[in-house]
Parts: sequence; C-alpha cells; structure tokens
Amino acid sequence: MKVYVFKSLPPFLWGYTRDLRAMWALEECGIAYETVGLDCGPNGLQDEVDFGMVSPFKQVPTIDDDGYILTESGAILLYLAEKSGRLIPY
Ligand SMILES: N[C@@H](CCC(=O)N[C@@H](CS)C(=O)NCC(=O)O)C(=O)O
Repeated sequence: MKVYVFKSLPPFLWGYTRDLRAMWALEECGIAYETVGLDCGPNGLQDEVDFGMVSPFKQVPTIDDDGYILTESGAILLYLAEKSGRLIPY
C-alpha cells in the first residue's frame, strides 16, 4: 500500500497534519506500506509527482491500495480498519 504524505514541513506544523492519521492507522492495523513524500511549500502542497492525477484536491493523506485510491482521512481510517479487522468492533 502506498500512502502520500508530507516529506517536509515547517516546524509549527509538526504533529498537526492529517497524513499522520493514515500512518498511525497503518501501523496500528499492521498493514505494510510505503510512503510517497511531497513537499509543503509556502502556497501549499507542491505537485512534484503529478499528484493531481491521484488526489483531485491535491491533499494528503491519500492512499493507493493496489490501484484502489482513497482520499479523506476519515474514509481512509474506516477503510484500513475494515480491511484489517482492527480498531473498530464488529
Ligand atoms: N478533509 C481532508 C483534509 C485534508 C487536508 O486538509 N490536508 C492538508 C494537510 S493536513 C493538505 O494536504 N494541505 C495541502 C494543500 O491543501 O495544499 C482530510 O481529512 O483528509
């Protein structure tokens, strides 16, 4: 699974960005993943990997699960929980 995240941020944003939610859930669910790092410039996310083709609003987090692409941190967390059977009760 690929997860698109910030690779650099100004210090005042450390710990506050939503890509952390996806990475936290991936770790807790025990799902193997690789990160695709994007730079955060003064005007927002820098489109260095044609990110607009993956995420229409060019925002992180976005995941790519073998071609199944999902944006929105809340939707990603539910998807990961359901996929792994962890984090939510059944
Ligand atoms: N509702 C979205 C919001 C995502 C969002 O705002 N992402 C920010 C980082 S926390 C972002 O990518 N900002 C860069 C930009 O908009 O250029 C979610 O929960 O995933």
